[in-house]
Amino acid sequence: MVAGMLAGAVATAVLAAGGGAVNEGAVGGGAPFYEMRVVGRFALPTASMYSWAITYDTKLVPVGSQIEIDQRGKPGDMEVTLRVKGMKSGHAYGAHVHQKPCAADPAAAGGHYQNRQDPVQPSEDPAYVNPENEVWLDFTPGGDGSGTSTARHDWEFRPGEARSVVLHREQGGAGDRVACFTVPFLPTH
Ligand SMILES: [Cu+2]
Repeated sequence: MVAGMLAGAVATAVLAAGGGAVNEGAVGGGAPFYEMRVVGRFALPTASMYSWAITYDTKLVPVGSQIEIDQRGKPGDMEVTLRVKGMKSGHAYGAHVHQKPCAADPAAAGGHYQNRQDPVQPSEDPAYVNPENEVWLDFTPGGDGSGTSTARHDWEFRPGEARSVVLHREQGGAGDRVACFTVPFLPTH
C-alpha cells in the first residue's frame, strides 16, 4: 500500500538522537533532532492515487513539475524548506502547510496548520492567519522556473496535524488552490 502511494515520489526520513559526531554541529546540547525530505512530481487529480502531488491548474503547475519539501529541527527550532522546478517564471505563488492530505477536491486539504488555533474555523482572523502562527512558503520562480523558500519557527507541529503543502494562485494567505502535495510532516503520531 505505502509502496504504491510512493510511486512518483521519494521519501526519506531520519529520526535520531543528537550527540553523534556527524550531527554534532547542527544539534548542540545533545537535544533530539529530526529530518524529513519528500520529492514529488505533479500529476492530474485522475492520477492522484499514484502520486502525492496533484495539480489543479496546469498553466501554473504543469504536469511533471517538481516539488521538494524538507523539514528539519529539534525542540524549539523547526525549519521547513520548499523547492520547486518547472513552475511559471515570475508568478508570485502562495504556499502554506495545511492540515489534511490532498485529494482530487482542492478543499480536501482543509485549512492552514496553526500553532495557536483560531477557535473560529475557517480561520480569517489576521491574529491567527500570519506567517508567525502558520507555515508560509510563498515563492516566485526565476527565469528557469525554479523557486525556493524557507520558514523557521520556534515551535513544532502537533502529531499528525500537518499533512500537506498547498500552492495558491496568490500570495498573502488565501486564494485559489492550484496544487497540493501530501507530506508526512513529523511528528506523524
Ligand atoms: Cu494555503
